[in-house]
Amino acid sequence: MPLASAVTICLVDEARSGPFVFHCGAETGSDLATAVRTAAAAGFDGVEVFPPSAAEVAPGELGALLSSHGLRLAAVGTGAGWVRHRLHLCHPDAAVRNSARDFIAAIVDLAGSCGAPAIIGSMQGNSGPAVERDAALDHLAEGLAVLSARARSHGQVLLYEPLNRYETNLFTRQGDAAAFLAARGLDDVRLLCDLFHMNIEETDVAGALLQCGSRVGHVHFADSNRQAVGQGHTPMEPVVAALREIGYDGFLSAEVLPLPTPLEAARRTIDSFRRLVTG
Ligand code: LER
Ligand code: MN
Repeated sequence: MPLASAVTICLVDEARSGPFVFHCGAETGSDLATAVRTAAAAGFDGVEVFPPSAAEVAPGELGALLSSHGLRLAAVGTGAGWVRHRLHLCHPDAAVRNSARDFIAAIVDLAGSCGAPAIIGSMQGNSGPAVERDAALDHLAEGLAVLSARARSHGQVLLYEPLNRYETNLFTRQGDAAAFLAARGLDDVRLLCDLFHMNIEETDVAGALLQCGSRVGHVHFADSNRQAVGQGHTPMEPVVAALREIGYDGFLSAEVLPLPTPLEAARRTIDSFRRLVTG
C-alpha cells in the first residue's frame, strides 16, 4: 500500500489547546460527524481519533461514519487517561497502573474493532523519586507486553511514541526506544515517530527513521513548530525518502496545531502531502 494521509480529531475538552486539527465538543460547536465529513472533503485517506474514553465512542457508529466517507481509521489515542484521570503505565501505585492498563485496553479493543492500532503516548508516564528509571522501564515493558498481546488478538500492533524531554523522561529518541523494545522481546510494538518530537530530540531525523526500519509503525506528520508540514523548518524531503527506503507504507498523520484555522491547517497538510508524497 502507498503512504497514506490522515488528520487528527480530538473529542476531549481538556485537550482543547492540544496539537489536533479538528476539535469537537460543546466549546467548539463541532462534532465527530462534521469533522469526518470535513476531513474527507479535504482529501485525507484516514483520520486519527483522540477519544475521552472507549465507552464514549460506539465502534459500530464510528466504523459506519468512516466508511460512508471512504475513510480509514489510522489510529486511536489513549492520552485522555492521563489528561482526564492522571493514569499512566509507570505510576508507583500498582492499582493506578492497572487502571491505566484497563483504560488503554478498552481503547485497544475499540481501535481493533475498527481495524486500527492504539497509541501509547502520554500514558507511558515518567520515572521519578517514587519510581526510579529501572523500575519504571520494567513497568513500561509489562504494560506494553499485556497491551500488545491484546492488540494482537485484533490483528493489530500497539504503537509506542517517544516524546520530547518536556513530556517524558523514559524514551525521547527513536533508536533508544527501538533497542528497548527489541531487548524486552516486544515484537508486536511499533514506534510512533512524531516528527515534532524528533525535531527536538534527534541528531538526524531521517537517519533515525533509517535506523529503526521495520519498527516504524506510524508517523505524526508535523513541522518543527508543530504546525502543518511546510510551515516550519524541518527538511521533509529526506524524511519522506527515508520512509520510502525502509518500506514504510502507513499513515502520515497530521497531529498539528489548528493554525491559522482547522480547515487551513488541514489544507496546508494535504498540499504538503501531495507535494512530497503523491505529487
Ligand atoms: C504528545 O505530545 C503527542 O505527541 C501525542 O501524540 C501523545 O499522545
Ligand atoms: Mn504525537
